[in-house]
Amino acid sequence: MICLFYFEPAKGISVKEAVGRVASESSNGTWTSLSTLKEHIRKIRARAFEIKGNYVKIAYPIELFEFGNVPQLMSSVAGNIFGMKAIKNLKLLDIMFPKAYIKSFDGPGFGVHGVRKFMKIKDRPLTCTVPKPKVGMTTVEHAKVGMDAWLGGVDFLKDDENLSDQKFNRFYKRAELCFKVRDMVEKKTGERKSYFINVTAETKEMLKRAKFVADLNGEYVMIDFLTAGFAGFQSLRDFCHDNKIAIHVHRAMHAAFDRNPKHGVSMLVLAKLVRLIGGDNMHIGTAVGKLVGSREDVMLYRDSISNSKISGGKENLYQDWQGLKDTIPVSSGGLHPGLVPNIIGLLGNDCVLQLGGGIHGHPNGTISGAMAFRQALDATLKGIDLGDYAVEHKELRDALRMWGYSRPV
Ligand code: CAP
Ligand code: MG
Repeated sequence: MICLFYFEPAKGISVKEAVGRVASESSNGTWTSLSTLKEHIRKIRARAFEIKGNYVKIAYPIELFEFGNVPQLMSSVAGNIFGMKAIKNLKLLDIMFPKAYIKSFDGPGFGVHGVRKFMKIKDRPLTCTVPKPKVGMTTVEHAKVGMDAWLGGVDFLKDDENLSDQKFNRFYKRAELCFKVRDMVEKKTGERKSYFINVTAETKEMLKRAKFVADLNGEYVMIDFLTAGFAGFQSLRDFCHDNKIAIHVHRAMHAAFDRNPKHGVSMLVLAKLVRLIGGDNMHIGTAVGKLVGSREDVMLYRDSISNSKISGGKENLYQDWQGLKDTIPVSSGGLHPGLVPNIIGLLGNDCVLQLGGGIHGHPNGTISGAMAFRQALDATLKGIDLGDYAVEHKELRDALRMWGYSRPV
C-alpha cells in the first residue's frame, strides 16, 4: 500500500525527521525506541521512499492491514498522525490500493452499465432531484414533489442528507408512499423511475430500513457515508450485495476533512474508499455550482471512480482497480438548467445530474422545473444552444429567465 502525503514539518524538525515520524506513527512505531521491537516487527515498518519538496510517498507492507476493513486502514494511515506535534500540516492526498487488498472488497454492485440496464436508459446522463426545502415537508408533501418531478421527466428522486426519520416525515411511511407513487408514475409515463431513499441511521436500524426498501422493490438506498461511518457503510454494502440493491452515496461532512489544502484527508481518498467499499453513485461536486471544488479536482474524482486505471500525477498515485466496477459520479449543488451544458461538457454522459433548487425554484413549480431540466438536457445532447431551444420550449425559457447561466456563490 502506498500513501502520498503533503507535509510541512513543525519548527525545528527536519524534513527527514518529520516524514520518518509520519511513517512510524502510521505503521508500528511510537515516540521512542522500544525494547519490544524485534526483527519480525521491524520488517513490517512503513518506509518513506520518495520526498519531493513537500510531498512524500510512504510504502506500507500489506501485513499491517486487515483485509476488508476500512476503519482499520484509516486508523493507520489517517489516524494519530494528523495530531503529531512534529508536524505543522499534513494531508493524505491519495492511497494506492494493491491488488490483494482490493480483492478483499466487493466494490460497486452495478456500475454505470448495471444501473443503465435496470433503468432502461441507454446513454444519456441520468437525472435526479432532491425535494426542497431539505426538511420540514410532510410525507404527503414530499411524495407530491417527487411525483411532479418524476412526471416532469426526472429519473431519480433523492432524499436530502439530513432527512431520515423525523416527526413530520417518517421513514417507513415515506418509503411506502413514495414507492406507491413511483409505481403509478411508471405506469403513466412508461419510463423507469427510482428513488435514492436515505436510510442513514445507527447501523442495525439502517439495515432494517434497507430491508424495508428491498421489500418494496426499491432499487436503491442512499447513505451519508461519512456521518454514518465506514463500518456502517460496509455493513450496508454487504446487505445490498445480498439483496441486489444499488447505493447512492452522499458525502455530507467531507469538507471538514478535505477543504484545507494543507491538512486533512483529500476528497480523492474519500471517493476511492467509496468505490472500494461499493458505492454505485458518489457526489463529486460541480465546479460551477454552489460548493467549492475546482474543475481539475472534479475531473480527477470522476476519472478515479469511473476508469479502470488511472495514471499518477503530482497529487495522486497510479491506481489499477483490478476489474472492480465503476462508481457513477453525481454532480449536485447549486445546479439549474442554464448550467447543464457546462456539466455535461465536464463529465460527459456517464453521470447523475442532480437539480434541487434548480427544479423546485422554477417560477411555475416542480413539474415545469423538471421539464426545463429535461429540455436543457435534450438541447445539450442535440448540440443546440439553450437560448435557441428555449424559443420553442416555454419551461426552459422561464428557467433561463429566472437563473440565466449564472454560477451561484
Ligand atoms: C443539492 C444538495 C446536496 C449538495 C451536496 C443540497 O441541492 O441536495 O446536498 O449537492 O453537495 O442540499 O445542497 P441543490 P455535494 O440542487 O438545491 O443545490 O454534491 O458537493 O456533496
Ligand atoms: Mg442536500
